[in-house]
Amino acid sequence: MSNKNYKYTLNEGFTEEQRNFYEENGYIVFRKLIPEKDIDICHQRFLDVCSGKVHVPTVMKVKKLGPNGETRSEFTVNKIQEILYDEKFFDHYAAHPKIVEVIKMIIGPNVTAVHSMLINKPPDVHEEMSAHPMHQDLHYFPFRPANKIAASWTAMEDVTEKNGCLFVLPGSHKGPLFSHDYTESVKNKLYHGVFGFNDVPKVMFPMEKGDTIFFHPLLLHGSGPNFTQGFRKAISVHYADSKCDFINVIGTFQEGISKEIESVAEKNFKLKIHINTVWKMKSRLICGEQGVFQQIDSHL
Ligand SMILES: O=C(O)CCC(=O)C(=O)O
Repeated sequence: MSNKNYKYTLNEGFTEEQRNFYEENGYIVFRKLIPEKDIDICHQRFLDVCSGKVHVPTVMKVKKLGPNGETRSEFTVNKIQEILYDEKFFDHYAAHPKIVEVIKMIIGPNVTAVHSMLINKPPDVHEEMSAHPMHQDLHYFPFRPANKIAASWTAMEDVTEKNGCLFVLPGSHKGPLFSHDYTESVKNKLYHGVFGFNDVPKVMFPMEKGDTIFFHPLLLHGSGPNFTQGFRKAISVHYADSKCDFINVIGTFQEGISKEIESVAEKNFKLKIHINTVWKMKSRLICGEQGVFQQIDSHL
């Protein structure tokens, strides 16, 4: 390993080439990282959430029936969140040793999973409910430092440009956090985007089942609509160094989104709580020492 000053990665578990790639581009892809059997268990768990057999705190629906008036929830649920406290999702994804190994190379040994979701793009759903505009995940997070936060995102079936694969803007993790808001084309609750990047060339990421991308929270990314008759599912968790600190978002670009998240929490969970408490309640320690996210008694 060279003596280069690394800024975005911590430990020397990566090869030099992998580490340099993440430092330069703000992401790295591992093909077939998650075995099919783990993905199949998560897939079945998603269907069990859809059918009401299993409960997770947040189930978001597209307000439209599936093709031919299809009412089965797999056709109408577009996202489930806070899946971390479900032991199947925890064991077979969020705390999966293959994921945790890479995350520790990026953010270090004290790992808290702070955000967890399974994103479903059902067939035949209008663009405004199915695409995800270009955005930076840090927009949502009132904690820092940004370099101690990283996402994993795993394709649960083959994802292509036609069914809404991810796209990214390589190197954008080196820039600032931009202002975000609702865009013209996407109307889903909390799906904010940045402005002025429509004409910038993006890198599209077709992926196969089990392929996993890890990325920095300032990396500009999004995903297209699903134009096919099949599903497009992905599972994703954000991890932070447990020793991160909360920031005061008042007066920053993040004040508006923080208020919006507080009001969603109030509506969904009948809880009037501060944004920092919302994030603590969404989190779960994965390994290493506890920190700021664990200063709380309950979770969502
Ligand atoms: O899975 C997708 O379509 C995009 C997810 C994403 O970028 C996000 O939720 O931040």
